[in-house]
Amino acid sequence: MVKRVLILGGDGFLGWPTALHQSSKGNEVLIIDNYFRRNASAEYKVHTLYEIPSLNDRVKFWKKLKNRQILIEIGDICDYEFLLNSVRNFKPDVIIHYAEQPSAPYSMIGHKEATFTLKNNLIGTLNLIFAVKETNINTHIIKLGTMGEYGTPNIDIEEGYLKIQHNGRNEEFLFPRQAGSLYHTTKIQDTDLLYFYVRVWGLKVTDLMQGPVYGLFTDEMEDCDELLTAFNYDEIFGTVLNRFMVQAVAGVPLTVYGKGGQTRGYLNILDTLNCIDLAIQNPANSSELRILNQFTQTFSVNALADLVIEAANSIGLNTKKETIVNPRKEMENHYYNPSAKGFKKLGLKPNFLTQEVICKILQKIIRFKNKINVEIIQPKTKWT
Ligand code: USQ
Repeated sequence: MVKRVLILGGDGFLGWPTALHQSSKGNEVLIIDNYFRRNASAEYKVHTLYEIPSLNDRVKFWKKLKNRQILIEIGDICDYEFLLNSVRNFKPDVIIHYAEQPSAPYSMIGHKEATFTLKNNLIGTLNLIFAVKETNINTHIIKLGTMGEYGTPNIDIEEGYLKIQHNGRNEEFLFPRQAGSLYHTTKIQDTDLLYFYVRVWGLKVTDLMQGPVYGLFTDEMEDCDELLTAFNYDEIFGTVLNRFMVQAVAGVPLTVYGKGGQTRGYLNILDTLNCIDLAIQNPANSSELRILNQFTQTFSVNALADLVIEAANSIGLNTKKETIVNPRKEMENHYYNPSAKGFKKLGLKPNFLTQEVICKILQKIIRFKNKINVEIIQPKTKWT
């Protein structure tokens, strides 16, 4: 059955590939985006690896190629009237909420960026909750959360909730959260907002606790440069594996922060799309905050660097890693054992990280080698 899919933040690294993927499945897609990423990239001079056409041109190109229409509205979901009108007119079955400021380093630059992150991420989510209540309480909200909400506790990380026995009585609570940045703190707070309104108004919510994403290819973008998603390799918006691959191509030693034992759950961008599909096909129930951990493999930073070095050297690059003083305040050696049973149960078939996958991405990056700006690679934003 055709679904009406509203994608908030649909011009971004994940939002655009999600829009293409949902459109190619035959769903009706509306993108809302305020161009935050494009504007911030220009303001902080951290441009993506290649130029990205305007959203208008992107959807025109998609229409020409596939004869499918993706609707767009440029606007800010922090403007409640704007969001409410869009939701009222489009009547979505599902809303995918990517429209948050997504960078931990950005949120740690200073007061202006911290304030923006807090306002944008919380008011945007609050407006979404009210727009759904006002229009159709049965709309399924899929909100992108982050594995970083759990932090790196010295116990196994469960999927969203933890059963506690205390003084002979039992209760289930949200799994304890311990953020490592102001950005991650806002992701905990938006979960709390949603959880509150799930309890009082009966919203249907899926919260995807996603780890750092890597990759550049999805089926819809693979052979078409005009459709590529933004690819950042700078310290603010680039995630670690994408940064390492660009560094390998640029001939810059891989920037391992501190001891490099920091371990996270990673996933290929292809699996972000697969997880979103599975969440759409298997919606949360009314009055349910369903939490799914969204990653496919765990790696330490050192392990990732070693994998990139092996792949890069196999195609003739001369890559090494370098330990640099960690600009962040985080544990550099720690226990990490998160559960990821939910998506397995829903049928996810993961795309694992292999030498072949890394080499394929490296080859694509090599085509843009002359566009790499090595000035934006070293970290400048310090946590303390
Ligand atoms: N790191 C390095 N060298 C680098 C860059 C990062 O050693 O050049 C380390 C970081 O210190 C950290 C790890 O790699 O320990 C991951 O860093 P990252 O920049 O890839 O990821 P992070 O800042 O945590 O944020 C990213 C996305 C965010 C998402 C999050 C998932 O930007 O939107 O929520 O990954 S998670 O990490 O699970 O919280």
